Amino acid sequence: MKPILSLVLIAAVAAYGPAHAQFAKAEDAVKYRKSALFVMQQNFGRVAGMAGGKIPFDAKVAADSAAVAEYVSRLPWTAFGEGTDKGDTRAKPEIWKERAKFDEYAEKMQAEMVKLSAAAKTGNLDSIKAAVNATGGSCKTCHDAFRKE
Ligand code: ASC
Repeated sequence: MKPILSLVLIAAVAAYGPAHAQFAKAEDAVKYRKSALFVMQQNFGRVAGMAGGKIPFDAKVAADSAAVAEYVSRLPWTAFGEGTDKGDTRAKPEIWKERAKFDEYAEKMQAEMVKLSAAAKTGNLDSIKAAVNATGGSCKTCHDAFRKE
């Protein structure tokens, strides 16, 4: 193989190689995505609690929490690589059979998180409530299809 071609291949594998290649073990990928989803849920749940009147509304805390949830919403997806369907996970095998649908739901949720974070920055509780409902709906759509009870 020509050296230039090997370099191109190495770069391609580094950039687009199997998603699980960045994890030493499938077990680590499962732990990583569950950790990210947990951090996201804790932050989203705080904002949702304020929107639902269960937690006193604090605009700064809501904006900070929504911003963290938005950022963290980008993280779980690289950890759903091939071979990570086993172990301590509620992920359904359908994720790896209906990948386009799974990706679509994941992207929809991220888009809703962006809107939620924007709403939280305005400090307007009605906008936050609407965005919380839309975001929560996008969590549920994916869970109904792809998460074991
Ligand atoms: C949460 C959480 C979810 C979603 C979902 C919304 O806080 O843990 O899975 O919101 O319940 O319907």
